[in-house]
Amino acid sequence: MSSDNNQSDKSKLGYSVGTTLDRFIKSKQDDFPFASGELSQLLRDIALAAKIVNREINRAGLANIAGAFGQMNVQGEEQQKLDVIADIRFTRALTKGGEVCAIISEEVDEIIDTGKPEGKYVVAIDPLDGSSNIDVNISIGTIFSVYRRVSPIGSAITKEDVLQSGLKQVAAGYVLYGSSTMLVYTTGNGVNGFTYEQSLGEFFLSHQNIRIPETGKIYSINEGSSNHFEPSIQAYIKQCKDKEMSARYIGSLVADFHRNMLKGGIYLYPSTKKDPNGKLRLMYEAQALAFIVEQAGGKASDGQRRILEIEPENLHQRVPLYIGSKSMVNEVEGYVKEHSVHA
Ligand code: AHM
Ligand code: MG
Repeated sequence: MSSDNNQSDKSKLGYSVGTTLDRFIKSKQDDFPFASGELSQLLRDIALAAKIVNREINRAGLANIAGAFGQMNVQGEEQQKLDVIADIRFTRALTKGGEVCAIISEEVDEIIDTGKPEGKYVVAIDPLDGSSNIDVNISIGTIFSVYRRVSPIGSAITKEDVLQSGLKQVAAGYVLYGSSTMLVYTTGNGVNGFTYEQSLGEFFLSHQNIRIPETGKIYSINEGSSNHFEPSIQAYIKQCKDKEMSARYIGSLVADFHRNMLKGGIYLYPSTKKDPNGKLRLMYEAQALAFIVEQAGGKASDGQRRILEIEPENLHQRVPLYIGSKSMVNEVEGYVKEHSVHA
């Protein structure tokens, strides 16, 4: 066989497996000349916890860790065993790293002081979102936001360190445990997605510089509650039907959001008569996804305000959320405005 043939055969055999998350994070760190590497380490800590949680989720049916834990969280919602496991894993990874001085978690009432006052960063996290889907083998996710603390390094944690508007995020991301497991994140320079290669135990860059389509054909909302929605949202849904758009609702925010990011669409969780601020939490659900969607060219609103500009008042506050393709979110805002004028 000629050496030319050998060459082409070799290149077919040794196909590139691509860029690992670690290498990508490192290459981005070099873009910031004064970066000390702590944010990079923090992102790596999150990725490690995500791998462990991914393993637990995959074996949940076998390891007796599916089902209810037997306690309520601060929201009065029943905790699943995997909610608790994910909370432990992420809290431990973020605490051990030493870059994080405080954590707020959907599963814990108060601010978690990591006992690392030298840590520069604060993390807000929903360790396992989509609890109702855990037991039925449907996609679930993790959502996180990273802030720089405002009090001096080394001092005690204050409420101001954690109650920061979404504009102050230095990084945000989500992990989707789905038909494949993905980690998607931004540090304010676009959005990149990484797919987990189980056999190698690594995340690889698979979705570079994600851009959400300007508009789309998908609307995602729990229509079972529509009798309780404001007339503006009922009118918006009616026009989605008139336009014969597709309804797609998994009931896991990360999964619904991710699909809409790639295909174009809108996710809505409006206020209802029962829950005037909707269901979703500002600090560890809405703000992170708002940062990501804006970085991808989309929009996030509570109907009137940009999510990122809302000043949080408490750790677990809720907010109505309209998020996705920019022109679709603009349209919803138009309906809200029109109805408030005529109210
Ligand atoms: P959780 O944090 O308790 O899992 O609740 C958040 C979830 C979202 O993932 C999902 O979009 C929404 O709640 C579904 O709520 P509903 O069942 O009211 O449609
Ligand atoms: Mg949640």
